Amino acid sequence: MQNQSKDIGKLAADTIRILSAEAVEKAASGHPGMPMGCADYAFVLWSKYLRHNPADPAWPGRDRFILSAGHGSMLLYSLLHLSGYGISIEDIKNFRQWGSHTPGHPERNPAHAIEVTTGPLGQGFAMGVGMAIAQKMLAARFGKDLFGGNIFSIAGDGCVMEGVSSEAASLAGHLGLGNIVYFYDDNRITIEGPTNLAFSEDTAKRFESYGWHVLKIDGHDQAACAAAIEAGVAETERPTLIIGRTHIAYGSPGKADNASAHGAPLGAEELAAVKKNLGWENLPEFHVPKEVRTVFENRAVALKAEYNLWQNAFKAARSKADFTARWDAFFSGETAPELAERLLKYLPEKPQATRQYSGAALQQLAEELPGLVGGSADLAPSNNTLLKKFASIKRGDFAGRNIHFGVREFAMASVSNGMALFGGIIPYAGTFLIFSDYMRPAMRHSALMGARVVYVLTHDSFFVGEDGPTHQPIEHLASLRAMPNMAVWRPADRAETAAAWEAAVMRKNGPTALMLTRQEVPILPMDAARVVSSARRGAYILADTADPQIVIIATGSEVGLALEARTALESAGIKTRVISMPCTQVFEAQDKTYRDKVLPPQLRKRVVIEAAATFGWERHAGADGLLIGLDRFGASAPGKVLKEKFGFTAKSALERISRKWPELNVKI
Ligand SMILES: Cc1ncc(C[n+]2csc(CCOP(=O)(O)OP(=O)(O)O)c2C)c(N)n1
Ligand SMILES: [Mg+2]
Repeated sequence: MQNQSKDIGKLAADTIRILSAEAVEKAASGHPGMPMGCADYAFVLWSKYLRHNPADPAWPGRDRFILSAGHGSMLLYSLLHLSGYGISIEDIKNFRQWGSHTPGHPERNPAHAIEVTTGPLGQGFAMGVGMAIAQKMLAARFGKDLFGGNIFSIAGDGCVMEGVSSEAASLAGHLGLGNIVYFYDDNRITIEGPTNLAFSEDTAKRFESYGWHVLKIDGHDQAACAAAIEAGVAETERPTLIIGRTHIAYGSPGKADNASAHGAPLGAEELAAVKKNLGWENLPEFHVPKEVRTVFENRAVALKAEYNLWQNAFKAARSKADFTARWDAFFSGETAPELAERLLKYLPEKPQATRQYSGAALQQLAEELPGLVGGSADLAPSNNTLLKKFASIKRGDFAGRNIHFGVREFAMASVSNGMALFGGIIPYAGTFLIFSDYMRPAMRHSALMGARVVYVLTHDSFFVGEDGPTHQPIEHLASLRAMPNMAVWRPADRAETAAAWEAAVMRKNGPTALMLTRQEVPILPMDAARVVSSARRGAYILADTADPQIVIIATGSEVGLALEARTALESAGIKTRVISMPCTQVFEAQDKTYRDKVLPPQLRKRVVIEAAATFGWERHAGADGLLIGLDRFGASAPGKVLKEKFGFTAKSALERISRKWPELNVKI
């Protein structure tokens, strides 16, 4: 065969190029240019350096590879196929089809070593920083023998332009994450054309100023790729960025260096021209030369030896006293049952803000869950997120458990995603609820990937007061509740805060957003242990009478107000039920019998009180319900004044109820 005389590296890279281009052609959709441009670097990395094990994709000691430029997914699928993961040629032929293992952009799939979902540019880059932090933290706890690997990524112009990569790179440089070895696919092309349309900075200097170790190479020179990876792995004090000058659609006579190769099939004619150009014109579609298979088979043998070395180190470690228990405490991520009941003992019994209860709960959670680590985007004193007994991580010392993320919300959330998905770590990330907007893309990504990240979002309503409308969340509760797989808890008091934290850390398949008050809330007039067990169902009857005429549903800080309104209504002779609903989604997931017991279908006079946009509450209030919320931006004034102005008083609630249902004859 004519290919046999060729250099094996080139042959393998061309295999990746053609497999990728053919898959895109067959799907009539996708991105051929990027895999063709990055094939040389990717081949070198995957055939010589990346430590992984197709027979045990979950191997905790493996290196991580993140395709930050997720649109180049065919590059990853080609590599996974060649490396012996469960991606078959059939799967490659089904690229981008319903139910295939080869979706348009890589979707987290641990069985196939797809570490994270990528596609939204820049987030893969930032998640890798989180993985690097997690790896260093675990190395500090279990030794470098077990967690001495590297985090590799391929990022494109788009990733490097996105702000989140700047935030994450700055943090990575500051922390000296020498376990990062990233490749920047410097092809100088994005969708609209050459990058110089909008991008003219000196990327190398930029990353150097962040404290990165920057190398510049010809990304098609495989020897240079190998040397750069070796230099990156050898550099342990600084993260490495290998800037590889590449050509998009390398190998394509008509489309190389052209934006037209970015997001559309090459076209039958051009694909034929590529195959001719690369000496493949007589080969069938989706062909993998035997020699290329052999390269990867040999790599698998070498990797098996590395894997066994690791397993031996692991076995030796396990023989040490208490290692197994410590390991399991991190990697099972479980606690003994009745966590919330235990937490209660540590929460002050006097009225406080829920953010303060949360802070107290965290201290105890940290005792029970050694993998729980986190911090805030510079608001720890307000978010109450500091673990008081523990140190902060810093360059060269990752034994601590507090992370100072700096004023970088988006990177904080992305980094948390990376930490959660690395394994062994349960990250939490704090900021004001209003600034959830700054990290929303990564929050969505946590939900999409099913990452256990706990968002600690304090200052959860206009009751923030004087800071004004820029700091007063309105639509945030509704918008986060609208996000699939994002659990939103808004606890009303100390016991509900304990239940909310329990739910958050026990939720292994998705993120939780804890909405916490800045201002003090009363302690609910129900036995705390009963509040905990009731809150576990998302909503429950807090105060009741036989045959209620009206029901008030409230969350968080408005539960106290609902109780005040009830007292007034009862003294006016109106039989009133109050429901506390800390988590709408958990309530909605309860069986119908329970839901109907709490909120009987025939009880039509329903009021919802929440200091936020009313959007979505029709679901529980019904078309005839009364929604007391705030469907405008807030204002700068003391919280007490806003309470009056925005009608969050028992008197105002009563007025609105009597106007809405005159037949109740509420005497005000
Ligand atoms: C956050 C985000 N914005 C926009 C897009 C749409 N998009 C996909 S690829 C791309 C251009 C990426 O250019 P580059 O990273 O240089 O990739 P190349 O064209 O070189 O393969 C854009 C804008 C996206 N995926 N994510
Ligand atoms: Mg590009």
